[in-house]
Order: sequence, then C-alpha cells, then structure tokens
Amino acid sequence: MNHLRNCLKDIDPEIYDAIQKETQRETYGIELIASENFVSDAVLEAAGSVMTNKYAEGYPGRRYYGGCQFVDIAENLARERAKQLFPGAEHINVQPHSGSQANMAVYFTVLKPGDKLMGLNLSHGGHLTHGHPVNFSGILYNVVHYNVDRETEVLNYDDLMEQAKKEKPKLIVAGASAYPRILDFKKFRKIADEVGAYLMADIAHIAGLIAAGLHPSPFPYCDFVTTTTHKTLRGPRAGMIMCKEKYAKAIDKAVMPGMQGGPLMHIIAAKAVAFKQDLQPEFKEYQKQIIANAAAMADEFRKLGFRLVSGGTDTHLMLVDLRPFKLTGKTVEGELGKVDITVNRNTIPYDPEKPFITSGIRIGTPAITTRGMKEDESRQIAQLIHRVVVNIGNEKIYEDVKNKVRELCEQFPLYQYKLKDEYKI
Ligand code: DSN
Repeated sequence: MNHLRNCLKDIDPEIYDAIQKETQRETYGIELIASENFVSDAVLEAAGSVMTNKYAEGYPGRRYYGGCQFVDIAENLARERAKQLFPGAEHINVQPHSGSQANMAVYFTVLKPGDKLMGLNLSHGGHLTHGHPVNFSGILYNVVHYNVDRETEVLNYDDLMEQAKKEKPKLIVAGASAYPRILDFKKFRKIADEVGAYLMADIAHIAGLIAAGLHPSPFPYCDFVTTTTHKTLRGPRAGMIMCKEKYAKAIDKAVMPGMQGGPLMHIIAAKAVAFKQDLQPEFKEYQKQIIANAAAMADEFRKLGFRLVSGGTDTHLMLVDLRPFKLTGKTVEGELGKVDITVNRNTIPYDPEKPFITSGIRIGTPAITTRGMKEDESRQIAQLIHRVVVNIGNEKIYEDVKNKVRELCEQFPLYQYKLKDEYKI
C-alpha cells in the first residue's frame, strides 16, 4: 500500500512479528474453520486505510460530525452494493461491528427484557446470541430453545410448530453456526405466523450461498435478516442487518444511538469493496465450488469410516462425529494443529461430552476454496485428517502429513508476497 511507510517493524517489532507469524500460519496451513475465510488484497487495503480515523455517528447525509463527505461515499456504496447482492432486502444497515451486534440490534428493536425468544440450542448448532444463558440474549430474555431431531439430526418443523404453539415466543430466530443442512425459511414463516411471532434469520454462515442463489433465500419470509460479512461473503470481520422497510427507522435507531456510537468507517469501506467483488460472476462459481468441495470431503470422510451429523452436508460445512474412533473433538483439534490443519472442536447434537471437550469437529470449505482447492484436494485433506486420527501421537506420521500439508499449500499459494523473507519457511 503506497500510502503506508512500512514502519511497523521499527515502531513495534513485537506486533510486526506476531502479524508476520500469523501470515506464515495462514500461508502454510490448511484452514478448515467453517466461519473463516481470506479477504482479498483490496478488502485488506480498505480495512487498513485512513478511514479508521473518522468519527461518523449518524447515517450518510445525517451525521453528528463534520468532514464525513468521503466516508459517506463508502457507506452509501456499501449499502447500494449490499442491496444488489440481496435484492429481497428492503432496508440495509451496514454499521453493526459484528454479527452479535447485528442480532442485538434486532432484539432491541422488537423485544423488551423478559420477552420470549426462541432459538436453536448452541449445542445443536445454534449461536451464543440465540439465547445461550451466559450471553446477553440469555440473560435479558426469556429463552426457549429448539433442538434438532434425535434420529435424523435435522430440524423437524412439525415439532417446532408444536413447541412454538406451546411457548408463544415473541421472536423466532432461524439460523445456525453449525448446521450442515438447508434451512427452510418458508416453514419458519408459517410457524411464526401461527403464533404471531417476529421472524429473524441469522444467515452469518450461509450469506454467500444465499447471495449466489445456492441456498433458499430468507426473503421475503423474514422480518429481519442478520449476517456477518467475513464468512462466505469473504469481506472484513463485521456485521450487517437487512429488514423490511417498515422496521428501517427502528433498526437504524437501535444500532445508533441504541447500541453503538461511531461506526467503523474503514471496515464499512472494506465491506463495500467485498460486496463489489461478490457481485462479479466469479463469486457464484466460487460459492458452487465451496459446496462441491464440502460434498467431496464429506463423501471421503464417510468412506474412511467417520460418521457425519445428519449423514452429510448441503452447505459449506459438516460436523464430524469422532466417536467411531473413540476420540474427542478436543484431542483431534489439538493433534491436527500439530500438522498445520486448523479445525474447531464442536458439540454434536445430544453430545455426551462437555462443550469444552466435545465429540466432534466442525469443518468448512470456504477458506480452502478461496485458495483455489477443488474436489480432489478436498478428498486429500480428508485422507490427511484420517491419517492423523488413526495414528494419534505418531510423530513420524505427523511429519509426513505436515509435509503433505505444506506441499498442498505451496500448490495453492496465499499471501506469499506479504511474507517477508525471514519468515519464509
Ligand atoms: N463464532 C462463529 C462461528 O465460528 O461460527 C459464529 O459467529
């Protein structure tokens, strides 16, 4: 970036070193965390720009600070492009700092403390902000959780209807962070209508698939749709709210001044850049490849003797049950880390293990697909994971797997030019 003087190394060598080592980790490792991705250079440039300096409380054209004429351009572009990406959205607010805050703003708009919220249990694939007792959502609201079916491990919409009729929630949250199957927003709407509830979709994980038309759209069924921008959308780490026009004013007020002060204008600029890239025809091909890679990897896992929650995946992620190998998520996460494969441990539905241990790992393909990997590499990765799983503690095998990981990463390079010579390995 030519407006920067590359002075970090001199001013703060410790942070410089940590950033280079993170670059090294991303460059030479296989990233399978389903909620992560790698942003483009253009997104990174906007996120690291001088727009970080600007206060802009308010909205474009109606700010509480002077000098907002250029950040207004960024926010207007982010909103317009998001609208093109999600044409069903009547109103968009691009200011939430994160997905959690996007959810918070919706809750603040329609719920009062003590009101009833119905969301998917965290241990069945939901999210902390869907009512977990240690999260603000569980503390402020009267939460009822729904679960996946014990046999099929997918949502049973008839059961959900019965539960909603009994509980009469004011808001139903349709969304997940570890659910490998399609969400049926139309059925959620029917349930919400039956009990007079608001319906919010949290599409943080699947936003890219939806934008590409590869997952059923939550529009027009949902009153509110929240998302993060850094997962399948491949933008900066942040959030966004989409809603029906009739809630526009209330949502904007809930975000600012209700919940946030100054928006992060450098991140909003980076969102605009990401959305521009998401509107290109290649983005749809990218999303298709994410799904194809997940399907190939899931198929390979099954052949290798793993059990997949719900039997497989329709999306970018899968939940791998490790009990057939008598291993826990914690162990496998740690051992895969030793060979530079990054995953996260995850509870599986009705998990007998504690959430810190878990019986499963969650695996997603957005990041390896960004590197250009395809079905063949996805199958190879499943085989590498299997080799570790059946050879726990075997240093020789680990060394071999680590070399193979390195070879794969070199075939599909990432960030080489950002890695300074002394950090190349
Ligand atoms: N924590 C994120 C995830 O990993 O899925 C969800 O926001």
